[in-house]
Amino acid sequence: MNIIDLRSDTLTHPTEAMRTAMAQAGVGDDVFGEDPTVNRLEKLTAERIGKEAAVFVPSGTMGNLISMLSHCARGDEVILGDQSHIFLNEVGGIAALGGIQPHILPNEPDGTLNLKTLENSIRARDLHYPPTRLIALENTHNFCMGSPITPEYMTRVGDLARKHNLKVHVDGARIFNAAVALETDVKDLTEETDSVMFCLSKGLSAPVGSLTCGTEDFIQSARKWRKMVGGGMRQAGHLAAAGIIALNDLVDRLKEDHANARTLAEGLSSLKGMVIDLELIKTNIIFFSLKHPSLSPESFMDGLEAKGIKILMTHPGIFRAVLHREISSSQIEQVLSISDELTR
Ligand code: TLP
Repeated sequence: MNIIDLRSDTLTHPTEAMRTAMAQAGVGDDVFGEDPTVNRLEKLTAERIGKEAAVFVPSGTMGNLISMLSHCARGDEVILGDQSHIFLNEVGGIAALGGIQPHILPNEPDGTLNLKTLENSIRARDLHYPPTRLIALENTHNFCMGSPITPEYMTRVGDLARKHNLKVHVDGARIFNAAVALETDVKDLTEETDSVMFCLSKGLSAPVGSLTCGTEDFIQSARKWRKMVGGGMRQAGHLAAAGIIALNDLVDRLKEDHANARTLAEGLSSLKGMVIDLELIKTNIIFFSLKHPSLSPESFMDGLEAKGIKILMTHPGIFRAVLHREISSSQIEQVLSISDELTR
């Protein structure tokens, strides 16, 4: 059966060009700093993101973790959203490994944090309080409908952070989706930040890898943490080679995924029992729920699965579908017609 897998953009396979580049990559021991392809990827990344330096890591989770460990000491506090991937889905690593206390604020539906609430949550100097060190944002915001966070919002957060002497980190796992959706240079989304992590292994289709970016000093510290948590890789150039192609050739096409997400969302919204907020859909992630008189969410999911369509149920009754390079517009039509049959 032809499987249509909408569970995540992490499922994308490397392109033919990536496979060839990976096979032919010049490699060396990256822990010695001697892998020419990793060095090339890190340099290219720093230029693209607009930071002094970058470090290649195996996963987005590790990229976020070593960023937070570099910014914060044990007992420091980081302000972040209650829907953020760092808070929800990274195994509590910052607390377990860094002794960093998350100060959680409610995310707005568009993934931002209310700026008044943010400013009010910064700790005063007091014997009893942990010092606030960092604000961590997410762009695009995965669990807030893949919302892209705008340069204007970033400027306001940057102003606030400077006023209170705080650092700003962005979990930009899908920051290139944000740049493409907002039709802006990715640097406009990063210039107000002290550190940025983004993933090559999601919509950009590389098989493995993420990068953390910041100042030279920050990246030196991040490299040390990477080594400590076991992320020092050896001939990683075989992986980095795919990353270079991802950055050079696969960014612009993300707009196709965004267009497919819209088509899917609009089609679903007209089906019986579907609840979906079309306003918020701007990138490749859609969330929707089913409130149907005779079809339970579980039966809907089973019905899709029986026809080879996979989606995620992230909470009881709430579905996520993620569009990516391996989902064509004709497959979207197929998903819509099968969903129509099931909900009729
Ligand atoms: N997200 C995955 C799952 O963990 C939910 C997905 O399928 O979306 N930041 C953000 C915003 C992410 O969405 C993810 C992965 C990560 C960080 C972590 O990246 P990895 O999986 O490489 O550790």
